[in-house]
Amino acid sequence: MRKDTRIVLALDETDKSRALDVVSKVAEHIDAVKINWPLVLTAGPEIITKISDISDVVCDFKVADIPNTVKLIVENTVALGASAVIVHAFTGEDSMLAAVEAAGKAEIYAVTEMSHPGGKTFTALHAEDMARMGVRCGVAGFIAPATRPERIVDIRRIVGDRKILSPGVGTQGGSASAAINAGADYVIVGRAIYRSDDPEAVVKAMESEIRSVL
Ligand code: BMP
Repeated sequence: MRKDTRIVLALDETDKSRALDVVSKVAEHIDAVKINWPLVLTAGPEIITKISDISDVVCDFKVADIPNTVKLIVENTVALGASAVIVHAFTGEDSMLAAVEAAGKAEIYAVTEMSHPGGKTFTALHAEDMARMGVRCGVAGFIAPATRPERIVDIRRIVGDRKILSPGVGTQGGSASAAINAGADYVIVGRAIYRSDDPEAVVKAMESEIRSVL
């Protein structure tokens, strides 16, 4: 995944043609498109392949299963064109190792603390341990909350130069520049972009906000 604008578009738009329209409008200003279940369930898995012709695709399937099932999901997601797959870490080391092995040259990102208020209930309590385990397993990077930039700082201390992607910017209340300042490599932004009347303007403004702190 290139590291230019530091913006990953979370494309949870469930109307396929609107989703493709947003991608075409912002493609030059983002480093990757993150695709989650809402779009795959409405547009079909081929949407991964279609968007991978325009941009790197991170499949946010938050895979959480036994090693064999993790392997099957990751292999098939990568075969469709994903450059990266997001997995949950709480499933343990064997499942995470299965993900890393199945990904081959593609990247695995592991969730640490989640960005929503409920993320504090369980994920926050084990975020550091999950980050340590991810480093041991050789994941490419981690998901850490832009809604709590101080937690990005904590996770950064553990993961060294592995990548950190931070969701929670905009609609969830986090700020792109605060997340990047705290040590995120990329921000993940969904509704603030794809629900806007002018997605390109939103992305351009965010791009300059981020550049102002680099
Ligand atoms: P939005 O900017 O619309 O809030 O979208 C954020 C995206 O990041 C969603 O796709 C969500 O599933 C994802 N995400 C998150 O918000 N918090 C997390 O802790 C992990 C995520 O993957």
